[in-house]
Formats: sequence, C-alpha cells, structure tokens
Amino acid sequence: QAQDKGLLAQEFVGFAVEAGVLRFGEFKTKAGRLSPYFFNAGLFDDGAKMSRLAQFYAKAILASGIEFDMVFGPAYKGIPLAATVAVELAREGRNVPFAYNRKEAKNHGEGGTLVGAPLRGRVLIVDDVMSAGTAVRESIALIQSAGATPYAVAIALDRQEKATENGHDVDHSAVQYVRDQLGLQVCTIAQLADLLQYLQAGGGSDMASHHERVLAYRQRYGVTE
Ligand code: OMP
Repeated sequence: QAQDKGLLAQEFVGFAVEAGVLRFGEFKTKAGRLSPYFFNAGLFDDGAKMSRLAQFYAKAILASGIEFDMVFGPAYKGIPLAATVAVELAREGRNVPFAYNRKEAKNHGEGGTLVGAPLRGRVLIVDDVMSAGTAVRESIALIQSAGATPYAVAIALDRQEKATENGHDVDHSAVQYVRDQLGLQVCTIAQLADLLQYLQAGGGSDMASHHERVLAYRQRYGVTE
C-alpha cells in the first residue's frame, strides 16, 4: 500500500505541475517565507481538472482506511473540494453527506453559517494545503461547536514545514500537530518529499535547479517525519 501511495503521489505531482497549479519561482507564503514553489489549488479551474483532482482525493481517502461519517469543506477553497470529493466517493460506492460553511453568517432565509447536511458524527475535513495550520483550527472549532467530532483531515499537499506559533518557528509541522496533538487522522495525496522525488527523477537542467532550490528550502524550514 505504501508503494501505491507513492505512485499516486508521483502521478498527482505531475498532474499539478502540468496543470500549472504547482509552480516554481519565488513566492511569499502566508507565514512570510520566501518559497521556491507554490501550490495554488484555485488553478484547478476547469471541469476536467476538478474532476481529476477529486478522484485523487477520493482514492487517497479510501486507501487510507480512515473512517468517517461525513465530509466538511471550509470556505472558500474547501467548498468545491467537499462537493466534488463527495461525488467521487459516491461513485466509488461510499455515499456520505457533505457540508460547508459561509464566512459571513446569513441572518435571513435558512440563516446561519453552515450549509448542506447537518454536522454530526465523525467529520472528515477536506482542504487544499496545510502550512501553519491556521485554517484547520478554525474548522475544528466550528465542527465542535456544532456538536460533531472533528475526526480527520484530507489535504492535497503537505508542505512538511515548521509550523509557526506566535510568529516563531516550532519544530513540528502543522500536519504533525494536527495528528499528534489534536489527535486527528491525516490523509495527504502528496507531500514535499514526493515533490523532491519528482524533481529528482525529472531530468533536465530546469528540474535539477528546482530540485536544488526546494531542497535548500527544506533544509531551512522543513521538518523530519
Ligand atoms: P495554513 O492555514 O497556515 O495552514 O496555510 C494554508 C494556506 O496557505 C492555504 O490555504 C493557502 O492560502 C496558502 N498556501 C497555498 O495555498 N499553497 C502553498 O504552496 C503555500 C501556502 C502558504 O501560504 O503557506
């Protein structure tokens, strides 16, 4: 199964690079780091790419064996993810309810901040990237206050870098924090190590120089698994 996961991850990194979602250059991350790569899930921006993306999530989730009763997508990027991943899961024979939130509460009509199925049971949060883990903490609080159990998180890319707390780097990544401290299960389609492997296997001088820069970034900000 570890080998299958590695293959799926390589396929996914290739797909993200070809789709222009995973890019190389100089980017500033939310935590203020200068990164030689950036993953912008908003660029999975047509039906074919979105459908393929959802298939990768569904495969990774089902292969992980994580148990869950429903899917939750945090606004905004998690909303199309929750919807399309739920569609793919149903296609794979695992039909579950899904829900998402609004960033601003609605005070007329149905009201509130939650849309879709009622939050209950073990909730699987579907999001794009985890860096410092700010976004996931908000989802956890929201699910708890609705009386459900934040149980697992599925993300496309784990950047495997040091989380920040009060502006300082700590020794663990956000994924490690969520898994080890908060006790949630984490499922990732790919992680930084897969990207490095992809660049190393790619050949050509472009790939080699991206590899070198991403490696240097990992040396500075990366965590060990
Ligand atoms: P945390 O909420 O701190 O975990 O950061 C996740 C967010 O970082 C994402 O939702 C994006 O806004 C942003 N991000 C990316 O989307 N892709 C990256 O490659 C890197 C980041 C980032 O800024 O760290």
